[in-house]
Amino acid sequence: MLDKKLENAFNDQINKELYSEYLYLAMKAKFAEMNLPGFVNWLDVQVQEERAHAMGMFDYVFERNAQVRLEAIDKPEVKGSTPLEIFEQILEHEEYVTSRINALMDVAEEVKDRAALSFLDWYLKEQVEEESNVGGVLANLKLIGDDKKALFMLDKELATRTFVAPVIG
Ligand code: OFO
Repeated sequence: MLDKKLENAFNDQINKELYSEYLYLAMKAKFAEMNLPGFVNWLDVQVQEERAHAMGMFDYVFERNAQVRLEAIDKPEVKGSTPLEIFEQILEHEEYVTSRINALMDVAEEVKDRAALSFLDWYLKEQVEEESNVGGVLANLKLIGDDKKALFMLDKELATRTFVAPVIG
């Protein structure tokens, strides 16, 4: 059983993870419009990861004999129109998600649910990795500036990213 407050917080985070999936899907479409297949691939992996994050929590709530309640997912808004601007938004979004995972852990701590805290440790580590990956691409984009050839090379590199189903918890 999960404490009600913690159950609500988990449900809220499931919605946030599904929103992340949706946002990255919208960004994937933007990169497709820009004819950058490597960036499209990178976002595609990101989309799959977000679904896995959501499902990890979805399954965990059931495992704890609690209820999953799915709410509406907000319309995704891609703010920028260049790769640099989009990656700035991705980093900002990941930092926000990190703050939400921390808030979820605060609730688990408040209701003294050590099992949930240990489960959520995986998400905390994942956020460190997410921010570092995104920060790396962003740093490259800043170096590249207006150099089209360098952007082409980065696109080739991002085409090599593959999705590996995570073992959560
Ligand atoms: Fe689920 O980590 Fe990104 O948002």
